[in-house]
Amino acid sequence: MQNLDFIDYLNTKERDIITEEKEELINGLKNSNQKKINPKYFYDQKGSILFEKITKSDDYYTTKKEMEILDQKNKKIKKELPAGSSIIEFGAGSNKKIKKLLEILDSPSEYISIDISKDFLLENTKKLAKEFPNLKITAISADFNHKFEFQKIKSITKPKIGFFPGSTIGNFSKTEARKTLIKFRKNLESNNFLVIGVDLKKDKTILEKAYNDSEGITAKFNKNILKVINTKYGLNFRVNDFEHKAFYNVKKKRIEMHLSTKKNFSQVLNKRNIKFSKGETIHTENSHKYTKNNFSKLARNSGFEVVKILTDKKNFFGVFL
Ligand code: AVJ
Repeated sequence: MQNLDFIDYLNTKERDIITEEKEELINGLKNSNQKKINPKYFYDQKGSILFEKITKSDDYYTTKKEMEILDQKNKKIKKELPAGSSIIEFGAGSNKKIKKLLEILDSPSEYISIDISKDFLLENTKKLAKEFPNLKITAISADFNHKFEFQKIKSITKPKIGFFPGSTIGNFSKTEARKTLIKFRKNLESNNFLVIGVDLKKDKTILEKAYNDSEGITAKFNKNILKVINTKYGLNFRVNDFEHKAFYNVKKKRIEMHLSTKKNFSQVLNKRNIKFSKGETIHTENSHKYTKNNFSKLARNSGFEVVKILTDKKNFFGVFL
């Protein structure tokens, strides 16, 4: 496809990053206070497909609300954003949202898609390249937790619009979220735009239902992380030894996902026996929820000016420009 380029940073990952990642994982699982696994391990091919299914489930409202905003507020979005822009999406996932944005914008000049799930990324950018034959597309497989600066982005002279939908910003703690926004700002540089999706604070029951969907897809998505680390690091966690847990931590204003052990067992990690006692959990994800005010404050403290906040009718979700 002549309008699609592919840059692979994952394969050229330096040896020390791979070792560092393994150590990070092992330390997280050895952590006596709270065992944990980085949520980036959710997104192997299977995990990305399971997440797509979650977005279609009745209980998980975020994607539907974000699409509603992109649909119904398209004129307001178009009015604020420059014509002929380069769009850079961090953590792309499926094409649903970017297609909407590309249709809203005035003659976007190119699309750069960055994602850690290489196969999923290539599959989606190939589809997009067919649907938008005149749009220059670059797929970059990278883990933007590790790789900050992308020459490809820095070299762009046209107006740049960063795109970070889906409230993935919610996965980060407040400090990490600020660091991530500052990374985006470094890549986007002054007087350019960021379009970011943020899940807003709301009633606890609605939130907990969204992460304990009645079809049990989120439970499968959560448990799949064990299969990913088993494959990646040669471990042998047994998925059936765990059950899915997701609850809203009022104090920390976040949904927490955990895997709770159903029995006592031990797992060998780096030649060391790690004990798991019945009922103990592995913390797999946080999804922080924001008010419009406290996310605007975070954005301002990260070097951004809030141009516009667009929400759905129920104020469940916000798209911040
Ligand atoms: C993709 C990180 C935004 O936190 O809501 C969905 C992932 N986890 N159901 C979220 C997720 C459980 C999702 N993000």
